[in-house]
Amino acid sequence: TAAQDMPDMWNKGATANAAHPGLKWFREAKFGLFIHWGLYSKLAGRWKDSSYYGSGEWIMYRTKAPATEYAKVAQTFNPTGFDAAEWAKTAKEAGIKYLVVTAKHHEGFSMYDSKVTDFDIMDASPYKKDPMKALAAACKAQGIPFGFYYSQFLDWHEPNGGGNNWDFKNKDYQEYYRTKSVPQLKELLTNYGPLGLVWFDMPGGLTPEQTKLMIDSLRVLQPGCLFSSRVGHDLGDYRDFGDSEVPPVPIAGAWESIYTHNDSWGYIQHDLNFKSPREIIHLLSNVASKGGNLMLNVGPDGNGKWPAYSVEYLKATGKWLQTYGESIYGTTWGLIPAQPWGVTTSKPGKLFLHVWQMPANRQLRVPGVTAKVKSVKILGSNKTLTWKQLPEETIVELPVTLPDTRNTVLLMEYSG
Ligand code: JFZ
Repeated sequence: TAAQDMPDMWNKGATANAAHPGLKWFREAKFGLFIHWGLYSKLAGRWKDSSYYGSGEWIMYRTKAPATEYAKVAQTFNPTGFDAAEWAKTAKEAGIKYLVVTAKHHEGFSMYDSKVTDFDIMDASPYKKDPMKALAAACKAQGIPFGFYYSQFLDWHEPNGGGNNWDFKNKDYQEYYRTKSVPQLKELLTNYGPLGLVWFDMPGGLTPEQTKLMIDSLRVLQPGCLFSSRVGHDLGDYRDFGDSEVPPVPIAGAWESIYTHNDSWGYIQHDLNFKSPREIIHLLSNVASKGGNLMLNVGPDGNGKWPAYSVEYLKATGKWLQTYGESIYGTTWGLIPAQPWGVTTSKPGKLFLHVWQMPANRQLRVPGVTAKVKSVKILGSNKTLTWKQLPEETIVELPVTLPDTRNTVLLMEYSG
C-alpha cells in the first residue's frame, strides 16, 4: 500500500524535516525506551485515601490537588535507590537503542538541576543530586542515544502554565514560555551533552509563528538533536502516533509508536498488568513491519527502581533480539501485508518472516513474492528449509517444532 492511498488520519503531519541528520540513527534504532519518572512516581497512584488507575502522572490533575500542597511531595522525594548505570545496563540488555526520560512532566517538577526554578530535584527535595546528569553519562557509556521528554505547555505548578485552572486564572502563556519552558529547554540542550532527541508533548498557547521562533532558537544549540512531532504545527522531525497506536499499513517517513509496559506511564503500585515478553515481541515486530519504531515505557517507582516485571520482561525481549535482532534493527516494512501466521520486515534482498503462529499443516504460505527465492533459513540456526515457489505464493515447509513459539524468524533471500 502506498502512503498516498492511506486514510487521512494516518497521512496527516508528514515530517517537516526529512533531511535531518539525526533521522539515520533514529530510523535504524527501531526500539526505544520511554521513562516516566517524577513526583507522581512516589504517589504511585494514591492521593490521600483514594486510589487511581491509569496515567499515574496525571494524578495532580485528577485530584485537582492545590499546587502548594502537591509541591510538598518533593520534600520527601528521595530516590536513593536510583542507579543510572543499572538503568542503562538494563536498557542495553533489553536491546534498547535510545532512551527518553521525563525532565519535567505536566506536574511541573524538574527532575534535573535547574537554575530556572526552585521546584526542582536539587532545591526542593532531599536528594541533592542531578539524576539526569548521571543518566546521560550512563547512556553515553553504553552507547545509547539519550533524550529528554519535556512538557513545554502544560505545567500545573505555575500560575501561567497550561492546564491548572483550579488554582490559577488569567494566564499569560507567553510569560510562561519566556520565563520557564524556553530557559529550561536551553538548559537541557546545553548541560547534558549531545542529545538524541527532545520529546515535546501537548503543544498550546503559541501561534505557529511563535512556535517556529522558539524551535529555531533551540535548534541552534544542537542541530543534530531531533524534535518530536508534538512540538506542534508540523515542526517536528518525525511523527509520533497517539498513545498505543500502530498504523494498519506501512507508513513512509520516520515515525514512532509509543506504548506503556502496563496501563500507566507513571508508576502505579497496584497496576500489575504488564505486557509479557511475547506481547512485547509481537508489538515490536508489528511496528517494524509497518516501518516504525516502538518506544516502550517503563515507570520507575519513587525510589528509582523499575518494576521487577519490567526488568524481567525487557531482558527477555533483549534475549530474543540477540537471536533475531537482524530482523528488526535497520529494517524497513515488510513487502507483503500481515498474514494469518505473522508479519514481515525487510532489507534489500531479504524478507524476514516473523512466525507468531505455526500453521496447522506446517506449510507457511507467503504470497506475493515475485523475485526468485534463493534460500530460506531459520535465523540463529544453520537450519535451511525447503520451499516451493509458485506464481502466486511461495510455500515454506516448517519443522515440527520452531525454536521460539513466540516468534521464530525465517530469513528468505531472493534475487532481482
Ligand atoms: C501525553 C501525556 O499527557 C501523558 O501523560 C504521557 O506523557 C503521554 C506519553 O503523552 O498524553 C498524550 C498526548 C497526545 C496524545 C495522547 C496522549 N495523542 O496525540 O493521541
